[in-house]
Amino acid sequence: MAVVFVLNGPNLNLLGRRQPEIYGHETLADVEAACIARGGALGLTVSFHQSNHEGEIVETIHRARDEAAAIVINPAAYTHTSVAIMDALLAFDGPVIEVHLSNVHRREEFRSHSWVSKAATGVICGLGSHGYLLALDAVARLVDAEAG
Ligand code: CA2
Repeated sequence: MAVVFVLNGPNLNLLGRRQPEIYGHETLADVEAACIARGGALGLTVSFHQSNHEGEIVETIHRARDEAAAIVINPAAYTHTSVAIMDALLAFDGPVIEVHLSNVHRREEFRSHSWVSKAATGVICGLGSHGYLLALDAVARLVDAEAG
């Protein structure tokens, strides 16, 4: 089964515990369980990660070069600041799907710019945790297409 790394950036460990009006009531553990279930149904093995540290996210992306066929990433605040994460993703050969729980384009102006989008195959935002599952659907199609 193809392996997909699902990466989550800073503060997403607090999901479901603060600001539910923006980010929903589900915890990150709920999102992980849903991703593993959807991945299983699609023939994908989901490896789920969260880190509050930029360098650790970069190193996990480097590991994905050897271990994963695709990356789904919600870089959280690093979306808007991290050239390092963009560069690491540009060095990854497979599909990269960027996910945001909220519609970043309806919020503060600074959230409309994403460095990560410059390295993404596709971007999903504003659909809450369902966006992660849609990203896995897209990965399944893209990985199938690559396999020929
Ligand atoms: O909408 C998204 O998924 C974001 O990536 C979430 C980031 C934000 O900086 C991006 O602009 C959009 C923030 C993640 C923080 O998550 C929290 C969850 C619950 C409570 C506090 C923070």
